[in-house]
Amino acid sequence: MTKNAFVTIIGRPNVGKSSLLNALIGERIAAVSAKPQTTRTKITGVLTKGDTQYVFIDTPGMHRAKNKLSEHMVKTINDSVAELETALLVIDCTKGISEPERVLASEFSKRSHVILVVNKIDLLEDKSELIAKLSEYSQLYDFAEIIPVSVLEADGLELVMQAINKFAVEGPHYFPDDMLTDQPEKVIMAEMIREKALNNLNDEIPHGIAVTIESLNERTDSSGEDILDISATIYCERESHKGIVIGKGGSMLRKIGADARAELEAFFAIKVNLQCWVKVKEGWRNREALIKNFGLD
Ligand SMILES: Nc1nc2c(ncn2[C@@H]2O[C@H](COP(=O)(O)OP(=O)(O)OP(=O)(O)O)[C@@H](O)[C@H]2O)c(=O)[nH]1
Ligand SMILES: [Mg+2]
Repeated sequence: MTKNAFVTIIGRPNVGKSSLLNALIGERIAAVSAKPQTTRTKITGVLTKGDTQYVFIDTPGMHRAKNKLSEHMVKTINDSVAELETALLVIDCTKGISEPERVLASEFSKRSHVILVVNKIDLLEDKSELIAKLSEYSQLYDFAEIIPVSVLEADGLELVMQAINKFAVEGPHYFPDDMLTDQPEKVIMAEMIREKALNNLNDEIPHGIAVTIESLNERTDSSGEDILDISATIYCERESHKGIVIGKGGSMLRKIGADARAELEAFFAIKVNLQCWVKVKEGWRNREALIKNFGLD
């Protein structure tokens, strides 16, 4: 007898949803950064453990639509709220609950099992504050469970898995047992590079960055070692941004490339030769066709 559990991860931007997804499945498939609105589309992460297959759906942080890209992100979230079975509502314990969570709670259906994950407890200096906070959160909705965690310190994750387990149902495994994600290889690669760019750049470059993989080629070098050649383009919105992404004497681009290469090599278990180019595409976030082009539809 096999079981499955479909679990949607929702919450405001920057609370740690993608970090939680990566921690639960044990691989860094989703881009994480300190900047809000890192996740742009739904990402499925799959974990098969014993008889049970867990399918996690990471969503973009909920926020108001400001341009076409945001509109797309908001729609992605609303679609998933309607079809929720089990959800992890993630909040940042230093920020607490406010209007966005209230709106969301009012949209949960009666059949949904919602587990409140109170993240970033490592940031609390006085842990006794937590008790009062947890009872305040319990007023919002009839949560299946309320679990304080620190994804950063891998604290409380086992409790989250135990809570999810209660809602696993008998049924088939919909994905191959060794599958990790529905993201095509090229999308994972592009996301890893975009994450490194976001992490290295200051806030002067807001969200106007997209990455596409132009070519992939696997070859064997003269010493018999396998090498993956990856050519990627980093798109930014303004000429002035291009200079920042490249950096003085190319230093920023080299740093982004080196960080990305290290992660690509670890993830794909092959030596990587990464070439990154920077191009300007003005206002790409507002152009429907370009958004589709970047695989965000
Ligand atoms: N201190 C601390 N930081 C954390 C923790 N979990 C995540 N973070 C950080 O919070 C930031 C946001 O994490 P993400 O996982 O990208 O957040 P998200 O909710 O997916 O954000 P969006 O995709 O923008 O909606 C990153 O800098 C993480 O390293 C935690 O337990 N403690
Ligand atoms: Mg995210």
